[in-house]
Amino acid sequence: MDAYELLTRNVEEAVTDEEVRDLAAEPEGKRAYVGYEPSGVLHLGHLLTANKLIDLQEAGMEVVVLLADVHAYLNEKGSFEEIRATAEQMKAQFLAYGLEEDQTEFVYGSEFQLEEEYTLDLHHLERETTMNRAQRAMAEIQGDETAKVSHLVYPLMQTLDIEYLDLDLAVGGLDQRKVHMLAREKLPELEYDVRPAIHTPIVADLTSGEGKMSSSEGITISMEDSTEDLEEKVNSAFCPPTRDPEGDLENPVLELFEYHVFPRFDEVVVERPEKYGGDLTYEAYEDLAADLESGELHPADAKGTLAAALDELIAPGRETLRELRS
Ligand code: NAL
Repeated sequence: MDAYELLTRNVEEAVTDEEVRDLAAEPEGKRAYVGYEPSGVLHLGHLLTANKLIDLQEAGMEVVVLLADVHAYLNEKGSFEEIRATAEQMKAQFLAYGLEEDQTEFVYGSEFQLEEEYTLDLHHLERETTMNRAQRAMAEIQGDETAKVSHLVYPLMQTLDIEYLDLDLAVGGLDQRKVHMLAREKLPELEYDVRPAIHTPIVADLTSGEGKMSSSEGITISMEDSTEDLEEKVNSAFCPPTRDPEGDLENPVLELFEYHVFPRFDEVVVERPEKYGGDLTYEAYEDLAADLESGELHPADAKGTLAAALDELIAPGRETLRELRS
């Protein structure tokens, strides 16, 4: 797979495609980052961007994982001490999941975001940005509570971090796109360079095929799930035999194969007794999706295979969590 393909596979959008092509022409040593508000347990939302980081490392890039402790504090995720403790656990789970240790730099936001120069730059950005603009950038991240001043500062700090971490590429879920657009607009006003961004899709809720899967709503899958939990959750997942022709509803089982399983395994084997046609082996997501649609692959068999693959991906992080807690 060439570097451009590694940078853009399973990506919902590249901003801009031309800038990402330029980066892919010489990826060695270039720096990409993802920021995460620390939380104790990684879930599939975190792992979707982590899969992209693994792709970027395969293309030769360095990865910066920002443990965004100050951002989590601004977004009211707990006391500063609680947030710091969960960040350490998060780092251990990312390494267990498969980020390359020698190509990954973990940085706490508080290591640089409380410095004088950063603070003055932040105030500069506050002067350059209307409240309306900052609020719109934050809308998808913040949830439903009333906006506080902290929620306006948040996207401005995220903008500055792209400069301060000396990055060549910003990576995030599609929910980060408005912040990245703000960054592209505002960084030049402070005479800093514009950086390209790539956005991963938001995976549908497991049970309905609507909305997003996250830790807060619907059923999600996380590093805390046992093998039995995974089987149960995957078995109860919405899995229409054909993809919704109107396109409003996603098939979360297929999405999990596409975004979580195929990127991490060279081939996927669906084990079936001989009397049901014997094993099926897939090297590409599209072939599995086509077989599900044609009826060659039964949803129950697809689900069994999916649960086993997710179990294999999650097992090292589950073990890490167990050790951290014992
Ligand atoms: C992502 C987050 C917070 C700060 C960042 C700074 C630089 C780059 C990415 C960052 C977390 C993200 C979220 N906003 O919603 O999880």
